[in-house]
Amino acid sequence: MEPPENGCADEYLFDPVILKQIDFSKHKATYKPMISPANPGESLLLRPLCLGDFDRGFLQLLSQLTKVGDISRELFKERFTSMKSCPHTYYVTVLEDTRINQVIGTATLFLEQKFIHTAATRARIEDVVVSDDYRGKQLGKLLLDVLTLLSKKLGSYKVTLDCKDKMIPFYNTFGFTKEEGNNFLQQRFKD
Ligand code: 16G
Repeated sequence: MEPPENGCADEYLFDPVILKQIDFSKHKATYKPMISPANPGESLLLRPLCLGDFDRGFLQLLSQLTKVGDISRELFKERFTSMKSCPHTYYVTVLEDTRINQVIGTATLFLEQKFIHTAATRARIEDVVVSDDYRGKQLGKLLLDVLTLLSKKLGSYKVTLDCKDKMIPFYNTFGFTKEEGNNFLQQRFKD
């Protein structure tokens, strides 16, 4: 694994080289102005989650999406270590504003191993958030494009996400559509 880059002088959840190896060439033209994983915008850095992101507002950012609860440093470390111990499974990706050392965007790619479809892998995109102050900079699009490309590159047979009603048009623009005859159902045990 490469040594950590600026802004992240501690361990990564997954190898940052994985993000660098994504072929973004076909997507570049769809960004105006042009941004890319290597150049997400002035002072911004796209990278895997770091343990030190506990102190860079990662949990506060997630609270713009839903309830996060009381997460101590110890609990954060425990969950980080547990995710890291499952290789090829958790790709929690963040955008850091290196000027202020704050995480301002995040999205997670989760890979679920299956027996069906010839022992295939299903990918899920989860917990996509861009901080209110950084909206309108194509950063949500960038996170989604990167993780969708990564899910393909890692050989998933499909990538799915669930979202609130108001977000459906946004995700439709990235090719996520409701499949005729298929539904997302759940039982909720806690708020
Ligand atoms: C959204 C998220 C989902 C997250 C959920 C939390 C995306 C694409 N979807 O549906 O990943 O887990 O919100 O909501 O980011 P909840 O707290 O009501 O389960």
